Amino acid sequence: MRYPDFPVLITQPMMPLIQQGIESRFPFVHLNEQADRAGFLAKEGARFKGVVTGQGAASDDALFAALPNLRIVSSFGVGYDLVDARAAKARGIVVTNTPEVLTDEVADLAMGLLISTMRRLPQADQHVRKGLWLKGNFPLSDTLRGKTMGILGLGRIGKAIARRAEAFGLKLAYHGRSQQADMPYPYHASLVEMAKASDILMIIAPGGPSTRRIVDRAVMEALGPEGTLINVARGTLVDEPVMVEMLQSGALGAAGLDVFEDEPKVPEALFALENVVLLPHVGSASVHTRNLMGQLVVDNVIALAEGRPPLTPVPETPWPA
Ligand code: A2R
Repeated sequence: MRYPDFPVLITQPMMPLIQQGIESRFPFVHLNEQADRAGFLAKEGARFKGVVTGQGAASDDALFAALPNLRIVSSFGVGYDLVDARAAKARGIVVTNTPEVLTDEVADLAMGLLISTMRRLPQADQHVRKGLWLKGNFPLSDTLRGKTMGILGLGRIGKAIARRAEAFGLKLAYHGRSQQADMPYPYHASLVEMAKASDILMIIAPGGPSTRRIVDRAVMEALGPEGTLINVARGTLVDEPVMVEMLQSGALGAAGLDVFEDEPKVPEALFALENVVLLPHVGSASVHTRNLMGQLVVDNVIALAEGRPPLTPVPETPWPA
């Protein structure tokens, strides 16, 4: 099917499955290819009914104001902290994301990163590759045995991590804005108190203003020199300069980081540290899962174009409105 009456604005380069899915069905324009973005929007903005976007470009109220007939912002990824969903709601625009289809993939990666960090798998791999094993055994590592993991954000992904962590024999606790019924794990209303009671802090809550740098010096001091911080959410949740300083001094034991405040720029001070494992934001990045996410981005736009409800509206823009 083609939808000639539903032009779509693509705000950033997207994966081929999305670009082909949109370009083969909808009139489209790549906003990032416009030399005069403001001039283009002023002249052509009223045409567009859909926006397709991701973590590379902000969709704010100024953009929505330039697109008076916009119906949907279809965003790639479960986190949509760069989309101003409240502003969208005020203008009657639905925002969609790609939840659920990535939950298990991110949870797998979180556990892999945790084990890599505590058992120092990348460093052990280097020990073999560099021929150091011939000179001596790899030093003994930290362990998951007997440890407690505090989860910041016991949502869909947080719960999938918790299920895996239980199988690994970890004790669990969680922090969020409210206690959840039917959850067997201890709830901490205070993040600092949870960090004090935990050996591992697993961060998997959304980014955005409400969580900006909530993992601050006090939280990391509570986790302490024997503690391990794992972040598979957004870099903005952690006070990154303080974290780097504390990892350098040993005031914080170790960190496994899949996300950073100013990606793809990573503080270079981390490169020299032995007590960190660094990943390039690959939580959901398998071919299988990224294809499911990409298809959901396309299917949400198709749903609106066909007059059907969006498949995965975010909570700020419920459907029906
Ligand atoms: O606060 P609650 O009880 O609604 O729990 C949610 C928690 N959360 C927060 N925790 C502390 N302070 C906050 N300001 C705050 N806001 C939200 O994060 C909930 O347990 C969790 C989010 O869960 P879901 O909405 O189910 O998201 P999902 O699919 O697990 O993905 C989490 C994040 C994404 O936003 C991406 O940034 C990242 O994973 O890849």
